[in-house]
Amino acid sequence: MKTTAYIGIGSNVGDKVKNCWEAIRQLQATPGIEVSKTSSLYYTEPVGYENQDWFINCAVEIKTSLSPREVFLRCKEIEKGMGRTYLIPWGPRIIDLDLLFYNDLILKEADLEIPHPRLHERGFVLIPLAELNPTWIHPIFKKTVLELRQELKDFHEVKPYQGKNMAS
Ligand code: PH2
Ligand code: MG
Ligand code: MG
Repeated sequence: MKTTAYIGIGSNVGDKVKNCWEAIRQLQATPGIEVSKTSSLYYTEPVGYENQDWFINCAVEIKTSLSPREVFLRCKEIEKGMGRTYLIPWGPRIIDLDLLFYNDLILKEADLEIPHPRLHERGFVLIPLAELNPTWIHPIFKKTVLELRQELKDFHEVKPYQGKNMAS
């Protein structure tokens, strides 16, 4: 379990909180993955495709012996197993697991980019990440997660999640 990696989690369909916890449970149950830290849950305004329900977002830190592609494929497998379908890009989803960082690796492949190419533009990713590890350095921008968060120009709302029936 040598490598530290970060995964962003989001859901805006069904019991969103339960979906996030279930995804974390399945990550933890994966041989070669140990979930070492879990952020708080956040209730977040949809970004990109706006005509959809608010999201629950969080992030986890993992220690892993798996390769980046193995972690990525395991994320896709958990999404599929939980019933995710891929209809509208940036649209509603039961669960979304995005590999954000894998150590200081920079990788650009057709189906997998690390660090996640949009993480620095998104409050719903940077806010939970900064809670997990504010001093983590983005290997391309050479800035900490906290600096990226402070420079953020995404003004969509990201609220601490405070219970089941929050109005959007
Ligand atoms: N995910 C997206 C698109 N928009 N908005 C919020 N608030 N949270 C998300 O997780 C999210 C989104 C594509 O993955
Ligand atoms: Mg995503
Ligand atoms: Mg995704």
